[in-house]
Amino acid sequence: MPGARPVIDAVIPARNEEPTVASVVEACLACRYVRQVVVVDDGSTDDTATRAAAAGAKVVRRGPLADGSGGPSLAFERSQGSKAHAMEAGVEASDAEAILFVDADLIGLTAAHLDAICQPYVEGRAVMSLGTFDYRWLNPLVVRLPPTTGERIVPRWVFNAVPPSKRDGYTIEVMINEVIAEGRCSTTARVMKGVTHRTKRQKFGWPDGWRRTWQMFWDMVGVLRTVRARSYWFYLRDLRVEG
Ligand SMILES: Nc1nc2c(ncn2[C@@H]2O[C@H](COP(=O)(O)OP(=O)(O)OP(=O)(O)O)[C@@H](O)[C@H]2O)c(=O)[nH]1
Ligand SMILES: [Mg+2]
Repeated sequence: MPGARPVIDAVIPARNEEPTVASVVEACLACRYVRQVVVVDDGSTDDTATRAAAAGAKVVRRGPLADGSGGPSLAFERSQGSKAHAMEAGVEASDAEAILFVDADLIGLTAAHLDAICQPYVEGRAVMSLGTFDYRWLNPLVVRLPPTTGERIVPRWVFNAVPPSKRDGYTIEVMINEVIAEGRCSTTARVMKGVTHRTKRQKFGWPDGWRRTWQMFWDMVGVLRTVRARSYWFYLRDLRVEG
């Protein structure tokens, strides 16, 4: 139907995000464009699933840890799946035309931030629209780097175009960028003023938090080497920074 709004569901990958998941779900539910909120929890040993459900999310649990077995070690967690696999399960649990991905560990997120991310997509000005953290004077640079932010809306075909073999861990965002760039699709980016998150150092302390941060960084460096340089050129060419 011409002029009809696209159906958008929010998908939130969450592992052990008990302190923040409820407020993130509430912000998503209050976003004027979001129909339903899907939280994918695989491996949480805390109250993430209960809090997400109480806040109004549909909760999908995956992996053996759903029965409470196992432990919080990095090796064990990596064997259970990853952020990418959680996002995949969330997309599968939804039949929406577009998916708004949101991390579960955000602090200061409001519906207005999410409205602003969704708007360019809804109005047909962008195929991918994303929000980045506020790095103040560094923002003009940060919003033009290859985006790794977890807050973004894409049509479901974009996620589905990432080959299953490339849906792994924290590198999934790089793979989504690749689909957007190689499809010559436009992107809008804007800074989410006042939004931060609990970092791995805050979640896991020292040295585990740093180890996890470095692991993520190296995974990312490894995958960036496989991405064509021209993708970044196409991405930048079709990028509009808003706000
Ligand atoms: N379900 C699920 N969620 C995950 C998994 N790994 C990460 N997540 C979630 O994905 C989101 C982003 O993960 P983070 O570890 O915060 O990654 P990040 O924000 O890029 O990294 P930092 O800057 O180090 O905090 C959070 O909501 C996590 O709970 C996983 O294996 N399964
Ligand atoms: Mg985070």
